[in-house]
Amino acid sequence: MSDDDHHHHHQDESCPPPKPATEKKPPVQRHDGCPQPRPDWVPEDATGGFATWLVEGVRTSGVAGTAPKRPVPRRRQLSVNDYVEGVLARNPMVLGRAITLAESNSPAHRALAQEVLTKLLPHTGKSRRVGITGIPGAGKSTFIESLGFSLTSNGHRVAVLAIDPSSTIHGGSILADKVRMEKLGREPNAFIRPSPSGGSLGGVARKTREAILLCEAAGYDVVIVETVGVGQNEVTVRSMVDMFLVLMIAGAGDEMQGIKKGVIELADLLVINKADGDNVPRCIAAQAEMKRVLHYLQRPTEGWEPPAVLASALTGRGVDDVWRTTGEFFKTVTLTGGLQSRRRAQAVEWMHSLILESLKERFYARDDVKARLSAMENAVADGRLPPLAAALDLIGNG
Ligand SMILES: Nc1nc2c(ncn2[C@@H]2O[C@H](COP(=O)(O)OP(=O)(O)O)[C@@H](O)[C@H]2O)c(=O)[nH]1
Ligand SMILES: [Mg+2]
Repeated sequence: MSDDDHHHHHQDESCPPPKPATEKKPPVQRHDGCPQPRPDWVPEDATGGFATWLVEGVRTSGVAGTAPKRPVPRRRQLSVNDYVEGVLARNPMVLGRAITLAESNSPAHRALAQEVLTKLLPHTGKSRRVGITGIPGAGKSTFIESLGFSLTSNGHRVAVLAIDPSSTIHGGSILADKVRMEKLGREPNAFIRPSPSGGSLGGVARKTREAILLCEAAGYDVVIVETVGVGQNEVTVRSMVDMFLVLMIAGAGDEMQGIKKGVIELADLLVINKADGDNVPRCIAAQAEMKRVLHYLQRPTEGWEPPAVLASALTGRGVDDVWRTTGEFFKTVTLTGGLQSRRRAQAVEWMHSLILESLKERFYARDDVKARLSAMENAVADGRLPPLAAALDLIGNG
């Protein structure tokens, strides 16, 4: 079967029109006609088309090597080919499971995920990778939802991934995306993935990078990475996207805070959000201020002068302007070659950070290190041993 055949069954027109959200979702029909429990990835209020369409697609295209008449067990182990074919067939359920696989910390899952990614790599790179940051409450989720709707209604396929360091540090999320982007999540051409939980920011970053690639292989042509603006994570997201948007709000000296933390320097586009109602004059003043500031800052992308625009995620004002500016950005960096060179550099930088992470992991996992580490810590803390001598001694020749 050709690739075209795979895709054909998953084209938009084969998807039944969505039913009103209030309607009770019918149980998913198994291939043999028996009702099947709702899969766990289906939102509580998903429309009928959401799930039945998927099951249908797998059956008719014979994807993932399933026998046509046999019902698929709910959590059947997928092979490398199951993942690869399912993702390329744009099956969101398989995409979700591929991301879960890539997020796993188990070595066996990691190996499988790398095999899947290697096979999918030729199908990646065709999206616009856009990072969005802003302080909590700036309106990121509302804005992404508004932008997402505008994009899907214009024929784009949008994936939204979140990096939320609070979910790894405190075990709770301050993004609250599950609530905010529910409506966009019901769009057949939108895919929303909350931040992976657990692990370091570096671990979360690796998982998000791999999720970007998987989403691209699944045919999403816009991948938005949302992160909350609380420090180091903006730099991390900047290093995995093509274009970086900073969402700001007027007043409370927030714009100055952003400047001090060096976040504005990372921005290819500044969006002053909540430009609605009686907040508009303050936003216009903030815009003028930001334009002045931007003038003195180094530009993160060669050949591109970052604009400052007004928007309201609530009324939709400026949302299409933001997308138009995004289009101009990509046109520019494609012409200058900046897009390609940035991505090449990012991939190499990523490899190096993976090397560091892996070496560190192996070092602390060594038996001799485990046995001597706390004694060495004490010696260093007591001032009996210089830190460098202790470090070199522990590292040894291993
Ligand atoms: N007036 C106004 N309120 C907004 C706008 N965008 C978001 N909000 C509100 O600001 C609050 C925070 O929005 P949210 O999207 O959760 O911000 P996030 O923390 O950056 O993701 C919510 O109460 C939104 O309804 C806007 O453009 N105008
Ligand atoms: Mg949010």
